[in-house]
Amino acid sequence: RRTINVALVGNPNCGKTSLFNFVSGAHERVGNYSGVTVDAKEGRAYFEGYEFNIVDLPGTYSLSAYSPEELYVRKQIIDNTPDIIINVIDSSNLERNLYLTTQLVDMHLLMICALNMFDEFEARGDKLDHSKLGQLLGVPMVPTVFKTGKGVDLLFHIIINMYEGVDFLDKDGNINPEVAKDLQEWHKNYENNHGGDHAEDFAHGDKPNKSVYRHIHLNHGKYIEEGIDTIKTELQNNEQIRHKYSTRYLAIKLLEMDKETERVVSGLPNGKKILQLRDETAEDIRKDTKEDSETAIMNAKYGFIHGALQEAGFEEGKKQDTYL
Ligand code: GDP
Ligand code: MG
Ligand code: K
Repeated sequence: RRTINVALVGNPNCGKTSLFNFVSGAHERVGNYSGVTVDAKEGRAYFEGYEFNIVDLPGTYSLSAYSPEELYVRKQIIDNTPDIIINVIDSSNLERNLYLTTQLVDMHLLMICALNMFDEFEARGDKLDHSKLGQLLGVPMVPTVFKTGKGVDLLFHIIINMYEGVDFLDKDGNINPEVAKDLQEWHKNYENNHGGDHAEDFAHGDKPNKSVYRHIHLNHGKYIEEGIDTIKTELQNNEQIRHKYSTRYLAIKLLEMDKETERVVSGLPNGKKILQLRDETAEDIRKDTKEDSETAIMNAKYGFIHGALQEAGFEEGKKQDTYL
């Protein structure tokens, strides 16, 4: 039997532990406040003949090195190399949740997004072409309700396909027709058995959306991208770094003045040179954008998210009633 290692990553309170409990039969405390999960919990689940090793990671808003949780999640992702990340998103708070998603995209991981709390999303009458959003981020998006388990089957079915699809992209980045056919069949059945709604989103008429599965480089704008390229090129001279990390991710972290990444890099034979290049490019970015590179990167990410949501037709419906 094949085992797939899965890590749950997301903001506090987005539903990670609810998913963990639902699929693993565990009874971890589900909280209405942050900080309930202080370290990783591991559980097992079985689906379509596969075994899943699932790690419920602490909630984080970002992957900077400012809090122990953030560092811990990063370390888990990099050192324990899960086969796939489930990025759980609270769809009532897309913009903030997608910030973490953009950072995960930088890490170049096999990843799927669960648009959780979709019951509340629908109840409010919010609108979003989540398939389009998935294409723009290069990550499949599945609407879910982890409180009841809605969408979990589809989520895991797609995970298996992604896991098995190591070579499901041809050299042009197009999805392998065999896999496409299987996904299409499965979605058709899913649609018939589940009343339709979610199945359509991945099956789009007669062909699944190829670009959904293509990894993207989130474009941070000309000046930042030039800086990233410069640092990345120097980073690539280190075999062991290339092997363990996405050098693009490390370059971004360095431009964010990330202390942990500086520590890793300073131990390299060309570490001094890399950090000097970083300082120079950060200064260029500051001159060009009038912002420090860390702020410039954050703004670029939020700008991207804003644009992607707009392009995906995101509209808020009625505001949720607040009861005190
Ligand atoms: P975590 O912090 O990410 O582990 O989030 P939890 O799993 O602890 O969930 C936080 C709260 O959201 C709990 O009260 C859950 O019952 C609730 N919750 C989780 N998923 C959903 C969902 O899809 N819809 C709704 N309405 N509530 C949910
Ligand atoms: Mg939790
Ligand atoms: K679907």
